[in-house]
Amino acid sequence: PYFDGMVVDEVKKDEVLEANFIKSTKSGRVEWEDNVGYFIKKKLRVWCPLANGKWESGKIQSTSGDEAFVSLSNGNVVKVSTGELLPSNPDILEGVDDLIQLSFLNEPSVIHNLKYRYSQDTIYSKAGPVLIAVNPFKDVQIYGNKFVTAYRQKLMDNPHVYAIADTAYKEMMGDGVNQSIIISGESGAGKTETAKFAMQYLAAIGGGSDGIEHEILKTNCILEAFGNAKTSRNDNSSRFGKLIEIHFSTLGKICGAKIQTFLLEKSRVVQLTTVERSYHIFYQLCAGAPSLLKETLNLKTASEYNYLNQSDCLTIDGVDDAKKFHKLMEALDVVQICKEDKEHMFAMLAAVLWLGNISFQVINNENHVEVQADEAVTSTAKLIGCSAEELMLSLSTCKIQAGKDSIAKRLTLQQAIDSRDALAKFIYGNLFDWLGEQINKSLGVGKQCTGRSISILDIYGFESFKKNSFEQFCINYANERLQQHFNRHLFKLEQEEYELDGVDWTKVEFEDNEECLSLIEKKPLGILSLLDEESNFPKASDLTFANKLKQHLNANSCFKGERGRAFCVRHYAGEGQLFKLMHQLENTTPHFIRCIKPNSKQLPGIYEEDLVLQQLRCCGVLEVVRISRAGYPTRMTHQEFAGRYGFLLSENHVPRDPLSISVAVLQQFNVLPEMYQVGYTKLYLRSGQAGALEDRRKQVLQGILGIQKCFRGRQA
Ligand code: AD9
Ligand code: MG
Repeated sequence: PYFDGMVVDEVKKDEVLEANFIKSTKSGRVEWEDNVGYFIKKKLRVWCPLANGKWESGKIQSTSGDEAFVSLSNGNVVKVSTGELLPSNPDILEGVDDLIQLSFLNEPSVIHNLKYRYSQDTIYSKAGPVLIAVNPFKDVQIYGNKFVTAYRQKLMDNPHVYAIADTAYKEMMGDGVNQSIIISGESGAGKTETAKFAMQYLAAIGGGSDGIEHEILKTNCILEAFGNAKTSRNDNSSRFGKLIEIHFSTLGKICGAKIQTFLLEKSRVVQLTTVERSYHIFYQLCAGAPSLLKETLNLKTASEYNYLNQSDCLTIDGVDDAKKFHKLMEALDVVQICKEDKEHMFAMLAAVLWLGNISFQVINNENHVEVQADEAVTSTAKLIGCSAEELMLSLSTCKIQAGKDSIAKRLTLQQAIDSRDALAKFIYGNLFDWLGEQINKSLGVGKQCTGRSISILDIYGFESFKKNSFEQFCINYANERLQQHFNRHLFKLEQEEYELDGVDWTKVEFEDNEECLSLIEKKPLGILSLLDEESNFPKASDLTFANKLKQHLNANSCFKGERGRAFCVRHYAGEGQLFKLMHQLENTTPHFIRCIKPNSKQLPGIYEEDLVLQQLRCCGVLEVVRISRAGYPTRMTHQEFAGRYGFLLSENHVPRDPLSISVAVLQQFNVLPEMYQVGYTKLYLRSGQAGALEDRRKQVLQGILGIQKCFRGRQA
């Protein structure tokens, strides 16, 4: 017997049939309320809500009215309203690979299934078409050449990022359609590591003789040095978004790559909160630079720079910044950044550090400042290539236009600090962009490239702090766009396909984020347009901007005006460049990976159920499973289906057109009518149905082969 593609031994057969009995309503949904009695009779397990918000499994002993007495696994008996109980899955379904296979798809069952797998170091699972990756925070020994070969040769087919990369590669080569692997999740959930494993797989199977794949892999080390930092949530947090396009030749060999970076968090260069660090590169440079370089840059230790020492966090447990600097130098050589360019790069980094040490003096009784002439000023000036006087003048004054003339006006202390910090952020931001350009030159997408590519997107998730700045706004906007992309592909397109093909489909409701997107990007009355407009008023302030938003946007349910200068945007996750990116991705076949962070401590072996549930709810994973299961995940054109299985029909029944052949095959093999739908062009099968047919086909083919062998043997 089959159960959703699984072969089940005879002893367990009853259990599976029971589970199927309960779930086999026409829509495929569970009618639990009508089945409580059945659970009692058969002593089946249920999920019982506890006072602490957790769920525990137990068996219903008896009921009285709407109340049930449930005995929990620890022996306690609790009284619960039957309406609050949820059905638990039979043991045979413990730890299934794909959440679709669960007979009962409720939150405790999903959480339990992922927890069970996690406890066995099985970090990957499927949720229909989406790969779920639960961060192990330890080496789980499932990567490297041995595993690449196993997935390439289909010796292994359980959920894995390698399997996703393999599917993307196969579809790109087979269908000639560009692919994308879109990785999302909270900070620290494992997006960047997952992206690296996907790159590693593609490099291994698409590696050629020129070794460009090694260059591609080395870019991670460079971009992480300049774009990652220790935050309170992740010791190696990416503070930028990254889209890497890997290009392939007609023969499927890597021939180049292009990296785009987005939304680098520039404020981190000048401002840090406790326990956080600035970009790794600053600490690596201070710790690892050889003495000659230190001398040229007049480099001190990290603790002597104000931009670095403001957070009291200069090192990361288990990380040797000096060693990392040497690795970085090797990587810079691999991507062919020349000696002069490296020197300029380090000079700019040191200039940023020295800028942070420049201080100002308020001139007696006047509301303006002058720059303290000290080592910080002379060092910065030398590094950026100007005189100390020029630097001091530009940091303490601003030019204002008076008719045709421009006059210099002295700055106040706050204005001077702001302009110094702005210069530091500007230098760092430009350096980061320049580095990206150099890397792209080195990875150059050459002539032999045919336009086939696989893109991998790693972008940091929704952010919400006590005080959120324009940076958080942009990050969250990017995520709303990504969520829309996800929704479109997995929900809307799926339903549209059914409808176009004449398949009876009761719409499944899903949460839509279009109202939030319209709040942000609608013209002329959206947050971005209003911000543009307000920025043109000379007297504009945070308060006038907030008031303007409250005046125009109150009717949008995703907007909430707060007191004074505050306002709130309700994002999909709870309480720009971008259009181009999304347009680029629209033309690819997407593969989604959702990374889940099992605990906030960044430690192995700890699975916090609430934290996992909150992440699953936020990103709509449960809806995806529901839709995939309520729907028909296996689909084939009638030609394909008839071609593959038509020969199994008994001869006297062979009809001619593919649609009739398909229907005849289904009837001959007693596939239940609720298990399929016949569209105008395609046949749609519920999950698990294809497995049984495939097995029957294999048996018949083996039989034919056996007869042929026997026949040839006789002839010989
Ligand atoms: V952020 O939004 O950039 O702050 P990410 O990218 O989601 O975040 P990251 O990939 O940096 O998280 O993972 C955080 C840490 O988890 C890594 O430094 C590893 O220590 C750990 N990790 C993540 N995935 C794996 C894995 N598959 N195996 C082992 C992992 N460790
Ligand atoms: Mg990251």
